[in-house]
Amino acid sequence: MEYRFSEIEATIQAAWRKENIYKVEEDAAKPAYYVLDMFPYPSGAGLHMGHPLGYTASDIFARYKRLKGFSVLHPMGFDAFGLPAEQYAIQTGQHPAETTRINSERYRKQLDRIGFSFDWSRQVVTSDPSYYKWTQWVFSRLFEYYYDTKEEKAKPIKELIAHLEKFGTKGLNAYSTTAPEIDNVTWNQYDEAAKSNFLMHYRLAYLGESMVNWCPELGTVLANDEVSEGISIRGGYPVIQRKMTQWCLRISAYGERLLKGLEDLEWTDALKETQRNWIGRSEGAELHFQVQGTDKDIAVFTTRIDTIYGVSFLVLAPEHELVDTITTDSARAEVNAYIADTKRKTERERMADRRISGAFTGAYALHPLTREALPIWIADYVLAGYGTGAVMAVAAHDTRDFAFARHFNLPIRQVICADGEEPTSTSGWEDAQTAKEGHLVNSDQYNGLSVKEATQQLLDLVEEKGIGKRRITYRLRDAIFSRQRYWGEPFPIYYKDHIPHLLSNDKLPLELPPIDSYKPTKEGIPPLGRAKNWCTEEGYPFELSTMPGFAGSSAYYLRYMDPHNEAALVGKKANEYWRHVDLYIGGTEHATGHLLYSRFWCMFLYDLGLVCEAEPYRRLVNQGMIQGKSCFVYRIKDTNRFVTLSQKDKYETTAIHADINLVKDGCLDIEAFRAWRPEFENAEFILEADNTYHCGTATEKMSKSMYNVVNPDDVIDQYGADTLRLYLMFLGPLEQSKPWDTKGIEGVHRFLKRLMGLFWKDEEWIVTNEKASSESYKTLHKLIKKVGEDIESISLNTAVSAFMIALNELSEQQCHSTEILEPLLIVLSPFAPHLTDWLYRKLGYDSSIVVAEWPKYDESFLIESEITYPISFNGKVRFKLALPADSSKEQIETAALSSPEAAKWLEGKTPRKVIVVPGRIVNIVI
Ligand code: ANZ
Repeated sequence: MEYRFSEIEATIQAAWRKENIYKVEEDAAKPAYYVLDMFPYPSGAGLHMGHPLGYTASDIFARYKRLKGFSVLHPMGFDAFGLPAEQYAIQTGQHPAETTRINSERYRKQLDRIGFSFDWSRQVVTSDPSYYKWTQWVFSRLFEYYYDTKEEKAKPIKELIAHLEKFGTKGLNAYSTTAPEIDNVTWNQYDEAAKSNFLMHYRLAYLGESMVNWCPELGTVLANDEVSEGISIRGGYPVIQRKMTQWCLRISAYGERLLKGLEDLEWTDALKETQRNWIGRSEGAELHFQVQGTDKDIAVFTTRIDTIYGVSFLVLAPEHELVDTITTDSARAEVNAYIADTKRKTERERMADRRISGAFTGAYALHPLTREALPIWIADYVLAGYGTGAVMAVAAHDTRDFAFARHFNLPIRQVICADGEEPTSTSGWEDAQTAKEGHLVNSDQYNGLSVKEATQQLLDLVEEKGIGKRRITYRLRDAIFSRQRYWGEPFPIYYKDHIPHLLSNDKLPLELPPIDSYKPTKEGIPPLGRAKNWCTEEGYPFELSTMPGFAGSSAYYLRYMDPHNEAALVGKKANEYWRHVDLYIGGTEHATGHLLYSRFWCMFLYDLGLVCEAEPYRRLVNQGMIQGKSCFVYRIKDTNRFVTLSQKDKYETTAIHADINLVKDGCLDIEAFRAWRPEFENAEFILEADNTYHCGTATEKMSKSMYNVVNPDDVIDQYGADTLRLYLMFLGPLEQSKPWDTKGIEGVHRFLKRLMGLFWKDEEWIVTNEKASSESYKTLHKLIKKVGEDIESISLNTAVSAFMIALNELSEQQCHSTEILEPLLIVLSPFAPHLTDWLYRKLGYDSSIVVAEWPKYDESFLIESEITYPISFNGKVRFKLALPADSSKEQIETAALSSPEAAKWLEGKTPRKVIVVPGRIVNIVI
């Protein structure tokens, strides 16, 4: 029987649609299981191989759990807001909603062709007003809440206001890194604007000033990865650092919980570590240094208070608010020039830059213990947004301070010495001594104390003296939440006398207004500034920026639980049934973005009692990248001649990507290449002896710009979706990046063809109801066990190999018995759902294999009756011997020594020793 995959897959997909087979309900009689994929951004390019890789793995898992009797939530949707649709709108005038609709439809078709078991009735599209209503709603709650540091949870801002009215900030347990202390008299005298400003120090969604990458030409803020060396990646325009008032989310308040929550998650250690580093918890102290001759003081954050006697200068971030005040007239010109210089660099570039630079402010600060005058410098290695934006420089024990001191000829003073060693002159040092152990030297009464003891004593001392306090700092920054763009969620905020107010819940969603152009205005006003009547009924203007990409993806997994609920983001009943995502599969690129933001949203909603669990994603698996095989042609420099691969090193050549579709078996279709790149129409191609042009190849990221994209549709046309699915899994472990290589695909395709051979001989149906041989049972039950375990551990490539082995065995055994074939189909169905469902129905079932039951394996078939022992002489394997599996040590030894083959190697000698490991090996020492 011919394997007519196109026909089979179309038939089965039509049946699934008709039977509405993937619709899932909260079924109290079944346990719940939630398998989630990271939803795609529907770009114009369509699906690429990276999508089906992860989606197939999660689909296998979802199907498996369904067969095991779970009610499985396996939804899909679109992360539809974003820059490409907006850029396209700017170029063509087409509304991004329209572009998004067209692209999503295409994605949906492509996904359906692969046979995923998504319940599309639960689709969530982030740009759909019925969904972004809830994104706006969560933002509103964040605006209305602050973080209580004692109860360690979010609480209504109303309660904070009540406290301020009575006591001011005294006794207030509210998280803020910026709020000044005030008394209740001051608070009560504040006017509305002052109160609003003050509360911004506490709200979880607040207007705050922060440094941003501002691109004047594009009229927008750019994320760090949209900027390279001070130039925008899109468009190539200059980008500067600018302080701007933006909406921010106070994720830093949740630093400790985000850290602790990681402990119980089934994520890889690598991913947890990435989040831990990103959160970057540091224990240390904040210390105050008085600026000489003024009443100002500079707060520094240090993790090494034990080195306090080694401080020889202070360094402020160029943006530090005191820089302007303290800079002396003679230093001003140089300081200003330096500040202008740093504005051109992004923070990441500042950290990566190894060049040493800085400027002296002309001012001095007094050492809090010795009263020594220390010069105050500014330098861009100190970041404005970390700690206090100022450091006490200990050149002898900090690498960057050391380099700085050497460069500008500042004192370097050793205060920590390794135990058993004497302090040395630092002039001979090549680098700082950064070890956090040893004892103190040159530190007055602390000399001789260990680093650990001194740290505790000094912390106590500065707290007693009131010159500092213990402090924990997180590297995690609050998230900037404003984008000067059109295609995002509008903020539910309007301004009355410049004071921001929340739009009431009953006015949500606040829908994006139509506008005539998607560009920011010349004055740098965001696109929404062009909208007519973008204001409340009373005429108060709405916020002009929109929310960033991660807003919509922060709670989408909750909406899938209850997508049509009009009264809540997610209802209690649905939430308590599904609870959390049990398995989440997606790329690592979201480790510190989406995966952190959505954990924060979830914890916040948990604090409000709106969801029943604080962590959204229980088990998380990152799929690797599918790489493409790129092809190259080699052009001799400054000529119009191309040489073939073997000749390329004889000349100075440049490699040019050729579209992989123009290359067959390593050889270029020259005419097609000429048509594709008309500038090479008249080029000369110097051929190999066999009259062909050989291309070079490389394995690179699959990408349009490298012309190496393989479209899943093409593979399905040629081999069918079941082959694609099996092959994607067969390529290797899911977590590994691996090249897409069509070489092995034939083998997988042949496997499915041969599977049909168990059912038909030519056109004759050969399945019987006769009892199968015990060998066939063994094969089957081994397979059920192996595949079940492999799916649980997401080791899907080894499961595919197991199928191949089983099929070989069953073919050899000439097994055509339903007793074996039916469970075989069920076990294979998560991988190849079309063919298995089709065959299952051929076996006589009128329902889909999707609703079948996962077969149980029977241990008694798995016990091996014989074990084949490798028999070694002096460690070298000489022959093999099959023995009953339950043989004792003595029986094994006797059998090995008395076998006729053993005589040959013993040569009549008595062995000195016989080592028997039952079930494993026998080694005879002579
Ligand atoms: C004195 C000192 C002595 C320091 C020493 C280190 C070693 P982590 O552990 O990463 O949190 N620092 C503080 N604020 C900074 C800022 N805004 N930009 C750049 N560096 C800053 O690092 C904390 C240490 O980094 C602090 O401890 C401070 O230098 C520096 F032998 O203070 B230390």
